[in-house]
Amino acid sequence: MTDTKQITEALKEEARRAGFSLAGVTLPDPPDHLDFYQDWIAAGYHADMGWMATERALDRRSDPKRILPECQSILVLGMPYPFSAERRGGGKISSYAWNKDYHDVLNQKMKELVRFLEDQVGRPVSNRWYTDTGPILERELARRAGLGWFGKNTTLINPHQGSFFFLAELFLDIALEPDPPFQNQHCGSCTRCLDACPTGSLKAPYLLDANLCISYLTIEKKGNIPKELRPKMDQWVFGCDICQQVCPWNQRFAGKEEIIDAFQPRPESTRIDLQEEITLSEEDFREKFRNSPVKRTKRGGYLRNVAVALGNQGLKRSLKSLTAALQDRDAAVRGHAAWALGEIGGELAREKLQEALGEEEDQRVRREIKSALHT
Ligand code: B12
Ligand code: SF4
Ligand code: SF4
Repeated sequence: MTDTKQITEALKEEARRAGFSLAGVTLPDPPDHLDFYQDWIAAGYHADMGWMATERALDRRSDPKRILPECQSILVLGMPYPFSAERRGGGKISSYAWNKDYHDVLNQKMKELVRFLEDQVGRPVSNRWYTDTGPILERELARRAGLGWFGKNTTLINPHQGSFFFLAELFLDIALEPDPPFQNQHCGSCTRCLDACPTGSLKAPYLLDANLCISYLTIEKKGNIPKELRPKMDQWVFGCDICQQVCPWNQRFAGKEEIIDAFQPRPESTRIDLQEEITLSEEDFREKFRNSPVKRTKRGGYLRNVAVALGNQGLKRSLKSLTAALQDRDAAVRGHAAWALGEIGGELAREKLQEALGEEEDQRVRREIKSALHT
């Protein structure tokens, strides 16, 4: 096959067969909003994600051809995952992480798409693919490929599917037919996402401060979570979906596309018993989240989040498991368990905190215990 239009259609059709509900093509031109990205970094909104601010990272984002000089087109894809509508109590994992790790699943699918393309054109195709894995502006490319607009919550929203989809991009040394960029902006006067964000992370429309975002705090942040933010995290133990859940475009359209098996909800991820989670051993954690994005936090980060959620739940019946967590080998887990006991309060909690203070050697954990005793 040599006709550009035919190849483009065949490739998009193959992508749809693989489970991508969105597919569009853009050219490898420099991004329109690089200045926005640079200002965002300069303001420190990337928090501790230092990899976003290196010279190499900035340089590569400035021009897709820095990644693949022979690139002629970029195929941008969207793969739907479940719409998490429920906001009930209990530990909550963001719905993108309810099953398999999308990096693994989508990488495999893109590899297969390249093979398909090579068969169609009868020659090796020079390529790079990304899904959250590289120094590129994925939402920018998606808007240019016609997939949707930047919502005020900063997610890319499609007018027929909402925003509960992953993005993935294939850089190719082959000419494909480009799609018209998405021109309109359909947020209008709505501000539901800004009003609903519990931490004020959406400082203004289109502007997210990662330092405050629950998604960042539960997934990317190492060590201690700032104390003033903990009560606002409710029971989110991995990621946060609130600014997408409240979006009318999701309430109307998300969840209607077919979702591949790899992203179907697993009961272990949708019904989280916090009492049980805080007792997970290293082996239990590894087994439970073997192929899941949750493994990114490692056991220590996850149990730290669970401790915060238990503190926010504030139930006396958590005293036993939190007291046991004061002996955890991970300092962040011990420190956040102390905070949670302080939130629950009462004589027994104070007694256990006093005992722990007698034995604790880590200075940061000691400070957490002392502060919990004063709440
Ligand atoms: C760092 C990062 C985060 C950070 C920072 C998020 C952020 N909003 O910047 C944290 C850890 C907080 C995070 C959280 C989440 N993330 Co994230 N994240 C990324 C990552 C790696 C880089 C994003 C980035 O560069 N941010 C910096 C800002 C400045 O860039 P930007 O958001 O792309 O914004 C561009 C445009 O919005 C435009 N722009 C900005 N303002 C304006 C204003 C106007 C008027 C216009 C026209 C344009 C415009 O300029 C920017 C530069 O092009 C991308 C993958 C990638 N490489 O792109 C995934 C990615 C954005 N994340 C994704 C997901 C799924 C999430 C979560 C939903 C996960 C969860 N449930 O917890 C949350 C959503 C939180 C939110 N409201 O954004 C998806 C988004 C899919 C989609 N439909 O939009 C991506 C694309 C990963 C993927 N391949 O699927 N994430
Ligand atoms: S993911 Fe949660 S904390 Fe982050 S901006 Fe959205 S609502 Fe706010
Ligand atoms: S909630 Fe409203 S303002 Fe926020 S992204 Fe959705 S439509 Fe836009």
